[in-house]
Amino acid sequence: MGRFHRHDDGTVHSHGDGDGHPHNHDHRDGRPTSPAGPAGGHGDLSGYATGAERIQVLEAIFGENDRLAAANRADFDAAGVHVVNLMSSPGAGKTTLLRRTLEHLCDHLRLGILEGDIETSLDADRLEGFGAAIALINTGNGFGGECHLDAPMVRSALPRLPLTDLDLLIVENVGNLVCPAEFTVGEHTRAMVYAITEGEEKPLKYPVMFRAVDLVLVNKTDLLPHLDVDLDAFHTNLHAVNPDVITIEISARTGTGIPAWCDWLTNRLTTTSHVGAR
Ligand SMILES: Nc1nc2c(ncn2[C@@H]2O[C@H](COP(=O)(O)OP(=O)(O)OP(=O)(O)O)[C@@H](O)[C@H]2O)c(=O)[nH]1
Ligand SMILES: [Mg+2]
Repeated sequence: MGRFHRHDDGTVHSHGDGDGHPHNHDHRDGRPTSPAGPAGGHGDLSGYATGAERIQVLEAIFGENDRLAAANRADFDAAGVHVVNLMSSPGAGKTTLLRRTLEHLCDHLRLGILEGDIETSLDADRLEGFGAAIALINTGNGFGGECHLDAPMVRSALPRLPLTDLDLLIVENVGNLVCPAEFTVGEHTRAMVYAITEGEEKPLKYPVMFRAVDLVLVNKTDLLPHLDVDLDAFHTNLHAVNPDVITIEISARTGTGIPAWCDWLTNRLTTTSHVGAR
């Protein structure tokens, strides 16, 4: 199956490069415009005979997901809760960072976490006990084991969160460096954790997520003395694909940079909560 992008006029075009994933990028600025449908956007459409039929199906899927992302956003705004979509490769440190975040912010803010994983409640369990409301989505449980969260999945979990009692809801997306960035869930803000162990060239090789976010948290800086990664080259590569992005260097392990991240979050919340971040 071909590769799909959505253009400025809303049409979906197949690039036909055969990776089996219907990706959708807004070509104006590279930010994702539309997530996938109820069963996710990576379903097998090989049974559809022609490219035109596949494109019709994908347009229907994207349209449905746009509708549900807008419904999610309307619910978030009505409840007065600011929503951050936190993404990264597997193991970059999202859950470790969230534990630190809860330690710092739970005394000041009413926090919720929507934890996304393909399988297990391991990460959700790690976030218990700080006073935050936690809801878990396993994409392997009724969502085809998808490699990302999408708007319908998030919508299905909203009844399990006390939205009107929250100031801030952080969605820990499924660990994956590409797919989550292609599916908006109705969030106000997008952030990603990048671990320096991943190498300085990743923004160039996998630009979709780096381009889609407002903030990159550069994590695992405690390991710098042991690595030959070129951090200056990483920043150059990152700004080549996203000139406006903000970066904060952190170590979720030692706590370095966590106050700066929490200040950024708190500021984001007060400046964008009811008007939307983008
Ligand atoms: N040295 C070091 N290790 C870290 C840091 N942050 C996280 N880790 C380790 O990296 C591993 C993965 O961390 P997680 O927080 O589970 O990463 P994640 O992004 O939530 O992983 P997934 O949810 O599976 O995608 C764990 O062994 C953490 O202890 C850091 O700042 N420094
Ligand atoms: Mg995690």
